[in-house]
Amino acid sequence: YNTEGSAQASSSSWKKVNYNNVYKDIADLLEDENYDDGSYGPVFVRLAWHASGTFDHKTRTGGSSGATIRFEPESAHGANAGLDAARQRLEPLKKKYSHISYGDLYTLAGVVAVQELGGPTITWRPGRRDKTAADCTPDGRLPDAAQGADHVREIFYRMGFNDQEIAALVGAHALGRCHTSRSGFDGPWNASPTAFTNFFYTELLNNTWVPKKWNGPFQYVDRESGQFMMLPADMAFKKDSKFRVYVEKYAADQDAFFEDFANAFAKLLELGVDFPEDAPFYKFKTLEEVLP
Ligand code: HIF
Repeated sequence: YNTEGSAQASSSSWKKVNYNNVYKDIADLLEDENYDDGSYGPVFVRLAWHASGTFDHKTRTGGSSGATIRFEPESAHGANAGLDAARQRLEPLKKKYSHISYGDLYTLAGVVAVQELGGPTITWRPGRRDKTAADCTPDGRLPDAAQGADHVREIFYRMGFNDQEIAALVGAHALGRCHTSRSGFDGPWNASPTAFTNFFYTELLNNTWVPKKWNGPFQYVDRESGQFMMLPADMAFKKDSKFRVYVEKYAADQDAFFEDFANAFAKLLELGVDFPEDAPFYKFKTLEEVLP
């Protein structure tokens, strides 16, 4: 990708892209039997979130506009380990749709992944403009999984989220897995890591989580099978009484989770973005809805 650090030329480039076609092409990139659990979906969601979650509402810096996650030093921040796999997978689409910004491509990939893996429709707008390597955010803006509720709040309050929104977002940890080669942690959160469900909440509440016995970083595994995991930061949602109210709600009511997640995730992807006034809101249909 563009490692020269040049920003996007024209402010109206975004109008030249057919985003329905980009949606379909991203959807076609999801499946790969040789990658992880068979889908790039989870790592696309993580890319979209890490591109966006650097936002600081006080200084109005960071966020997905700029797509500085593709440049060093930001790409090399510890929290971003492994995301090059997602960026490389998407790169052919930047070639094919030369007028799309990286910020739009990465956030749209998160939307496609959530929807195609069975999650809610995420309202999305185009018009992010790429910035240069000089605009990279400092290290430390993304959460540290080894910490608890206070830290999680500090990080997400900085972006402008409240407890309900934070608790709704964390349900995305139904998707994917931890990799020892990336974060150091190990394992999936549940048995269906390529399906968007409310299982993060049901598993968190219904399993007994015990410290994993190993030489790696401190994390939890379910006592019964030892196959599934929780990060220390995940466990905070069970231990913290204010977060727990929402965890119980979303465990009992998948529709409520889908609705609240869709709103919070759309907000995340828009943090700090100055959209062109005429940028339309898209609600994409899934491939299954479009194809006969
Ligand atoms: Fe994650 N997250 N996340 N995360 N995350 C990991 C993986 C994924 C945190 C830490 C980690 C969110 C919040 C937090 C996804 C999506 C979201 C990993 C493992 C860590 C350590 C990375 C690896 O080793 O490959 C922390 C501390 C968070 C604050 C609570 C968001 C809400 C849940 C914002 C979110 O959407 C996804 C998807 C993955 C799986 C990636 C994969 O490659 O499978």
